[in-house]
Amino acid sequence: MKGCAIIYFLLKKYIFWFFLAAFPVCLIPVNAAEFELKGITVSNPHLVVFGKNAKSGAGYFVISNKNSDPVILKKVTADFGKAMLHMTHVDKKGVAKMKHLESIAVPANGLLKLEPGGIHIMFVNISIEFNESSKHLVTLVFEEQGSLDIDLKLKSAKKSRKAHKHKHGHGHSQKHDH
Ligand SMILES: [Cu+2]
Repeated sequence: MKGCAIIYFLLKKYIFWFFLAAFPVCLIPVNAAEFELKGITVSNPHLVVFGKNAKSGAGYFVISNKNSDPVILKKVTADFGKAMLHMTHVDKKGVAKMKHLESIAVPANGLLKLEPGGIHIMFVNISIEFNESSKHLVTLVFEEQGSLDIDLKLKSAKKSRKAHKHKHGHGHSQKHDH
């Protein structure tokens, strides 16, 4: 009976976790910021803006592709402003410049990271005042797979600036650090 008592104790102790484990479908959209479409997974989408009343900002996330062919992201739209695909390029003098991209390709069975200092979604003409509780809906349009709606989580610009500085080993006082 000793063994049973232990099992009962464990069950009682972890019953909450058993239930939690039994309903992962309900929890995924809340806890893990992941969005899927036909073998494509977009994870950790977040938005960086500079101040509440910012008129521009940048979006970052990771796109993974489980398909045996590359997927092409050809368009991005947002309900809070104009969205574009951009890439930051640092020239020989160390000056960061942004280039508009027509599309971006995610390699077959691979992934693509949109991150500060690299490829990002550029938002301009932003029409809303940002706050952390509101949803920031963005639609990604893939060439063959169609469109995928994702929700970008607002992150403070301070954190991102720090990360950027750290990553590139140089500090600069530009307001747009992507
Ligand atoms: Cu940009």
